[in-house]
Amino acid sequence: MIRTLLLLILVLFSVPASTAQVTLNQVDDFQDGTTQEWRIGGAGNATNGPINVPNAGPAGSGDNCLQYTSLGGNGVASKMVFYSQNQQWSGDYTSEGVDQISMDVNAQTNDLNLRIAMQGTNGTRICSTNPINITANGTWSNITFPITAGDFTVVSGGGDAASVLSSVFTVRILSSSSPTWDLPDVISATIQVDNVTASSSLSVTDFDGNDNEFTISPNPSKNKLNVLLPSNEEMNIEVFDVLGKRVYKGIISQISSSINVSNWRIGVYLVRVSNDTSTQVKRFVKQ
Ligand SMILES: [Ca+2]
Repeated sequence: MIRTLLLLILVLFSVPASTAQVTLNQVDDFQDGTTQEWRIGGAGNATNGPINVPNAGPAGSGDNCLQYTSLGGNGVASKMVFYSQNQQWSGDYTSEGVDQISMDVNAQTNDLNLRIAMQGTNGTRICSTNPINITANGTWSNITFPITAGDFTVVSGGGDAASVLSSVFTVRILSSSSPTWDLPDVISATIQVDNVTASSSLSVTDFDGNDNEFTISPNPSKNKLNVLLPSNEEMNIEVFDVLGKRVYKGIISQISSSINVSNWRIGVYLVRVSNDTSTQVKRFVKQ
């Protein structure tokens, strides 16, 4: 009886409630020189876990990124998977309006079938139903995982995908041929990742050629950010850094305007252009 109780207590406390909270538009840009708590299991993290690599990000010199090498064979670093647990990627995605996770990725050695897997505080585990296939060509690409309940397959546990998304404890980035939690590819492979971003499909639009959208160029840029409006209507413009701090605010009335960004920190920014009736947000990379 006592043994059963102890087991029950162990089970109850093995997945503690998450205290962290994911925030819409948060970005892991790895410019602080750390792995921002992305890791692999247990003691293996100290020797074979993800590392921060300077000057290797998509913006080149001065741009740090995260790099992970899985080793194949046996043991904790054998599989192409790394994770964030009870950190900035935990919490309630639904209430925060996060329905996408985008990131820059660079598969260095092997073609990968990337997926996001999540474990809820209820212990249920889900994984992207469809992978994003990355070709190992040593170049960066920006990918976006849809993060709504319909995008996931439940791989274990009694809850549904929605119950996980409202209370996420662990987020895994992994490669596998089918949805999984604990059977990612056992391969010797290296991947680089940067600008992992929590976004909303409702507020962030990328360059899809819509005539009613503003455009920014060049992107990335070192010195200036040119903003091109679809009409000469007066618009508010605000720019936010990865911490959500506003670094620029103004009003643009010309179809084409230019902002001096030469003194801005290297990294990712969100450019928001709005008036009374519409808001558009785009991602800008300062080199
Ligand atoms: Ca970076």
